[in-house]
Amino acid sequence: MRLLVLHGPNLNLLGQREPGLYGCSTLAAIDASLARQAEGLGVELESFQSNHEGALVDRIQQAGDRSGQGAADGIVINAAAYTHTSVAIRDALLAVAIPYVEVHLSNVHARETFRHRSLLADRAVGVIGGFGATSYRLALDGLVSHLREVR
Ligand code: CA2
Repeated sequence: MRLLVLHGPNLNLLGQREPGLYGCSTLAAIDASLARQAEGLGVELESFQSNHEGALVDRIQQAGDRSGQGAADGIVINAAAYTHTSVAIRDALLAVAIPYVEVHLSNVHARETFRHRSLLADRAVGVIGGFGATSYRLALDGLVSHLREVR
């Protein structure tokens, strides 16, 4: 099983700014922890971060190319601000029809109203938020369980 973790804009700043909101872990530390978790689960995992909407769309399309290097059976995605705005990322996820879990570090429903709307959530396998870096861990566990059930 090959899985992809996608991180959207500004998440490369994790651990350097706003630790009260997003925690102290760097993105590299989160990715390293997910890589260890994936090894324990017996799945392959690749992580990708971009500040650019088109680059995230390109990576999702690559994940959908079954015979290609970047193919994926499932996606964990924190699209960050694009969660609330990006029809392009939604369209790409639906086009490749790869099961995905939406993840957030913060509880977006306890924040500004504009963060309450997600363009990805209604077609996700599940949505997890509010647990900091642990949200990613829960999302990966949930996605692997889901894929093992449906296979
Ligand atoms: O809670 C989350 O994971 C979010 O996806 C984070 C996004 C935000 O726009 C979403 O509404 C919720 C923002 C990511 C910004 O990341 C930063 C990290 C460190 C310092 C500043 C920003």
